[in-house]
Amino acid sequence: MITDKKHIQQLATLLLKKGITDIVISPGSRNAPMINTFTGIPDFICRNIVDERSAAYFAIGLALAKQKPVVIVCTSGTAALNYAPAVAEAFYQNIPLIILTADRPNYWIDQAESQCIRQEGIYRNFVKKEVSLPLGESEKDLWFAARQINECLNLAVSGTPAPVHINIPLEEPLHQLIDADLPEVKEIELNKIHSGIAVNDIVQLAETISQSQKILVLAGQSNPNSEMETVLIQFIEASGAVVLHEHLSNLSDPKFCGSVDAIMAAIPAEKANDSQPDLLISFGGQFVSKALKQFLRKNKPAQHWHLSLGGEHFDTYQSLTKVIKTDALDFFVAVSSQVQSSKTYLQLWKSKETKANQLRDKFVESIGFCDLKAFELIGRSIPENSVIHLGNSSPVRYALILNRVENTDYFSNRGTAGIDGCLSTSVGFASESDKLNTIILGDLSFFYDSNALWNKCIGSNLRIIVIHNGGGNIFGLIKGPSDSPAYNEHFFTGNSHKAEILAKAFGIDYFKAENEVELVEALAKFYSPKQQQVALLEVFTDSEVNVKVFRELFRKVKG
Ligand SMILES: Cc1ncc(C[n+]2csc(CCOP(=O)(O)OP(=O)(O)O)c2C)c(N)n1
Repeated sequence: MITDKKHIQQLATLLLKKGITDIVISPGSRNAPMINTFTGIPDFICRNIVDERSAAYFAIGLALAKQKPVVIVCTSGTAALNYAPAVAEAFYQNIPLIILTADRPNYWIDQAESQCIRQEGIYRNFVKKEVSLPLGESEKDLWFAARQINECLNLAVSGTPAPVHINIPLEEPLHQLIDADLPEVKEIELNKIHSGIAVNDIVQLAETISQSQKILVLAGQSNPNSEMETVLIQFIEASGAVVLHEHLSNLSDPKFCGSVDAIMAAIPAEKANDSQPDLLISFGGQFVSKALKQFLRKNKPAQHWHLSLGGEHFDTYQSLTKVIKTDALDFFVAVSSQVQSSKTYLQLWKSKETKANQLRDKFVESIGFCDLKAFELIGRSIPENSVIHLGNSSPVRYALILNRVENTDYFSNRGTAGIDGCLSTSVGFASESDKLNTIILGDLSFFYDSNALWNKCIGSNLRIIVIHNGGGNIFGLIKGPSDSPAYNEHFFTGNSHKAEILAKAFGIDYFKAENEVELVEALAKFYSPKQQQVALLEVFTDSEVNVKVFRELFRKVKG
């Protein structure tokens, strides 16, 4: 059975034609025509999540795991506003969410009608395209609606992917169903954008690369891509470039340089010139490291090229000179065969990395129980070939200080770095992943997003690690908040609630650790093949010890 509303029928037809079948539904009445239609057609895979904030973050995880657009559907009113945080995250992480919000006909807006808000354009700043479908069902209305739907679905995945918003005003009655096939609707196709850079341009770009002695490539946050790894290795071999990455770039070859913050700490100010690049080439999403941004803003390269299909002008380091509208992979393939350069710059960075990592390892070996130690022990226990999700804000920083877990994919909500959906995103990802998924997050982030556990999609492959350092410990690590008289109450926000009760409420196996011995024991059980159910491990640490250790680490790495 499907709804009798013709726009919704068209929408369903076009979603199927474009291969978009994953739907996350939040309950409501105005969105009944969509719910009835999507659940009435077996080709759609529908999940139900009540909390729209969590549902939209869950959809981000699902879209990342499946590498496909995901539809989110909600009713009118504040339900739609609750999607907003995840829409912003998806926008800045280039994830194609298809947002369907049911609405009242516009003549009822601001007329003291129930569950009505000004819905048109509510995500205006964070979507690539937004439309409100017409209410009528005349031939012209249907042609117009189909065109709008086609355009939204095409734009979501073209160039730089992004969310799109289709607002759908609906008249009552809302529940009239018919036993019919979906209508045939004309699909408008959008040619894939080819990144093809003109041959002349490639020759010129390769020439500039060859003339540069110090080339720094910044591989920002990206999905795992083994082809990219191979191509970048070839580029390094040809050009002598330094490829700098963080765990979230999902590159792992030892020819690349990781440990960004440690390397930054190991560059003495008086010798910064040696490490300053002539040519900076960037692609992918953001870097977490603030020290890197500060270093490059202070030691600007003569040229900075940013590679992106969407042509974004990311001048993060205040030195952007060229935007190259291309797929990064195509770019490196095209130039690699034509470049040559010296290798001394790469050797300089590599030796700094090796030295900084040795000092780091010696220090970590020597410390007592704290967040850094816990991350080291956790990293050693996480099985290879699994997925790691990192919460904001200190979890992602600690994880990046230490080595990557081998053969593992890393994800984190770093588009906007919110603490409000880290768990939901990991739940969404794990629900479609055939690997073991571990999310490591702080206690405030866990409590903020505990509704992530309030759905039926939680896979047995999920392992949740809550680093309970008693509050927002990140504010003690960074300069500024820790000196404020309001630190304890309004930055750190001491938190004595424990995750145990919530784990029990949601039927999740619970483990806890308060020292190194307990953590080692708990991790062995937590990751044992016998553990066949979703599990939560709460690790208690002392916030003051954490702050001291964190600061001491960077003093040690500086030498
Ligand atoms: C939605 C949202 N609100 C506020 C913040 C600011 N913020 C960044 S980190 C943080 C504290 C996080 O605490 P916790 O989850 O316990 O992790 P940790 O302190 O260990 O980093 C806050 C409030 C944010 N990033 N996102």
